[in-house]
Amino acid sequence: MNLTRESFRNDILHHLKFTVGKDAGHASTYDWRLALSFALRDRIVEPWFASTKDTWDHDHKRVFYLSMEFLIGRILEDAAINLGLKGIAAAALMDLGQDFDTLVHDEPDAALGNGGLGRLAACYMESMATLGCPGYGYGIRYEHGLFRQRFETGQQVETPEDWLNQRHPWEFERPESNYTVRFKGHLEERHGRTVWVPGETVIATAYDTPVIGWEGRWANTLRLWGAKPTTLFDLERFNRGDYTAAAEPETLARTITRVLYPDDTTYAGKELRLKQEYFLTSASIKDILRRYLEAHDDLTELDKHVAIQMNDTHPALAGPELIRLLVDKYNMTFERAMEISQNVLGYTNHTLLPEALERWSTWLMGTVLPRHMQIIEMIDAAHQKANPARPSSVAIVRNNEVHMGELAFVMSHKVNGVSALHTELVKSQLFPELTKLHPDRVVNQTNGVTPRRWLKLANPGLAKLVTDTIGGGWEADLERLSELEPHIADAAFREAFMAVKRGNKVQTSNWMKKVCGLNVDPDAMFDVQVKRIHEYKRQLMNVFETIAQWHEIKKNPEGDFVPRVKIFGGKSAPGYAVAKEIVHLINDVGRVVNTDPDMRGRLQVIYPANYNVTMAEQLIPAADLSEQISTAGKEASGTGNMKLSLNGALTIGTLDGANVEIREHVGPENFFLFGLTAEEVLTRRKNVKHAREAIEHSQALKDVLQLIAEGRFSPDERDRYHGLVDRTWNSDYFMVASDFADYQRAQAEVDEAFLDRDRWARMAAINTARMGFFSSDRSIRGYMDDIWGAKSAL
Ligand code: GPW
Repeated sequence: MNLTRESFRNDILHHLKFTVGKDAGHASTYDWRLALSFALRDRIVEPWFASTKDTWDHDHKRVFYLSMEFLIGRILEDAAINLGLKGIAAAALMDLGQDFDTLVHDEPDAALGNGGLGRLAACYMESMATLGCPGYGYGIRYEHGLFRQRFETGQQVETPEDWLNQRHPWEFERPESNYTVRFKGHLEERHGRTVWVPGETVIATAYDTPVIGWEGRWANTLRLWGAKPTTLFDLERFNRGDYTAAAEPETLARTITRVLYPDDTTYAGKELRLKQEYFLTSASIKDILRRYLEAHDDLTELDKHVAIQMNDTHPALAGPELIRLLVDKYNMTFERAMEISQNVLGYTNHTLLPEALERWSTWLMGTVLPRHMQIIEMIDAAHQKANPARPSSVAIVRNNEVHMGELAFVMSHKVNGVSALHTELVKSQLFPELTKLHPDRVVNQTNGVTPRRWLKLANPGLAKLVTDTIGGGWEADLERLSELEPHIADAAFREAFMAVKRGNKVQTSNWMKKVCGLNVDPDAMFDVQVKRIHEYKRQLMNVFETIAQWHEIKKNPEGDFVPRVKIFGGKSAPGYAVAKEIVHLINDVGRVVNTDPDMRGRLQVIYPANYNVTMAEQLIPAADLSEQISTAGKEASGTGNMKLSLNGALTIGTLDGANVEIREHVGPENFFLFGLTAEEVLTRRKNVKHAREAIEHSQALKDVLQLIAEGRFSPDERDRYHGLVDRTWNSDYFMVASDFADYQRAQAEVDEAFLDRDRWARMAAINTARMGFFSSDRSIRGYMDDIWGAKSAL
């Protein structure tokens, strides 16, 4: 490569002039950012070609990761770090009178995902590249990613996100890679074969973004599909005077990739969503077969060379689509096509929540995808025939609905859960009958996060301390963090560790001042809950505890309290009224608490709008306490929990998802556990008065509910939260009341630990030192070995 500060400066200037079309005297921050991005991109292209060639030459097994979401965030700094060029880039820019950080912050945050599921896909892409696993991500190039969130009088207001209004320098348009995707129409029998005559068509066209791994040794491709109309204009229909119909092909193309559905762990059942799912799946499967046939004569050995992973059931039409192509296009028998498809496909389940499990009415499926509906019936019948003991209650098609979970399960050779606990619940609660029939199918792959973005990039101070203490190399071998452990006995190391944390908190205080206008004391405890707003994640319980704390200080203004900053971040789905009410309440409580002179900095509520990957990078390194307080049995894994603990935050949490494994790794003495277990939740729910009884037992909670009901946080509309309070007393499905007292008990222990600065330092450092297991590199190795049968090319 042989790159110097001087030559890189010339690269930037070259792109500024010839790619961006500006000269240095007239270039804006945006222009400089583009020029820098193109200069960096150039450095990715060579390893990218080399990786492609290597895969081709050695006929490596390829992995295709199909996902409706890739929550990538900003790319520039991540690329610079993985290429090892951050220092050179910053120096070269300095010579040009530009500031690296300013350009980094100019980049829009690519939000092609809702939350954990989409961010996991992004971490996995980065880890596949780091490990040299020949992989391709397939997704949708949404014109508008997840909406932007604003608060108006404390309520969430959504505005469209428009990342593509600017030039996107990381992608390469591939107009030559395109496929026609068909919808609707009818079936005809011709010469004993079924022929699908479509009613609507759209062209899927490829946009490739290279994904560079750590140290630039391997690069993979993220291929996002855009839509183009098959005919610009239907002249025949236009001439008939049917002007609306004449524009139909264009309308379909414009709507299909227009916007990401903003529902996290809830399925909406909309026709357009089904079309999006098929659009992604069909284009990707066709592309996979095209690639394969470039190097092989026929499809009989597809399963030896190809693994396809379905990120939840959203791309679960991959099964029927693959069978359809093998049978209808490549003349394979249905039985053989089914067998090959099962060998190729894997399915990751990310939730047990019934409202998230996709089901499509047979009517809608039959209308939008008539041939697939037929094939799904054939799959169902074949599975029933091969498994006569299968009860009808787990048929793929039942009660006039296609159950995508069962479809994905039946069509895959492996189904995986995303944490140890979740995997057991997938077996015992979600698919007990299918697991009985296929006892080896369900396996665990506990989620992970990429240490390059979530430690090296987000927390340069801690990354430097780690390198200074144990040397480099931990970035691609995170288990090496355990070498920190002996140093924790050393007071100077603990001081250094806490100095890094304090530096991050000072920097984040300044940031909060800027975005929220509040002065925050960096020595207060930063208590962080950042994630989508959802009842099961129980932000409500955190707000109740905040109110209880406020009430305590009000009752005893001269008392001793450990100063806390309650930091919230997260979006509610636009149509999720109960979650929006929680957003409103957090802001209402924040207004009262933050303006109360009695608090004197001992309690503050900060809720910056529009939480996204970039904000996560800001907040996580500054956190002291990580709130992972979901109702046990509801959070499949969590990944924010891993990022926070890795960055030296202590967790207060339930025995849910990956919390269980985090606690095992960091040690129970370094984790604040509380709450009912998943089993206890099920038992307790049988008592219809569970909430009422718990509230009667907790004076604090009773007071909290009374204060809310009185309108103390909504003086302009005193009955605003009557419904919320009423539901807490009388239904409380997510057990906020039943867990509240124990949550308070654990919070008191947190306070006590925080008062002992040195004890806290030990606990925090131990968290970092023992989180090596939670690297997404470990997860991807697990997928490669247990599911994909893929080998590293490095
Ligand atoms: F419902 N998850 C998510 F399972 O972020 F599809 N969005 C989703 O739509 C779903 C799951 C789905 C999350 C889980 O809630 C979280 O516990 C998990 O850590 C994450 O997926 C990655 O596995």
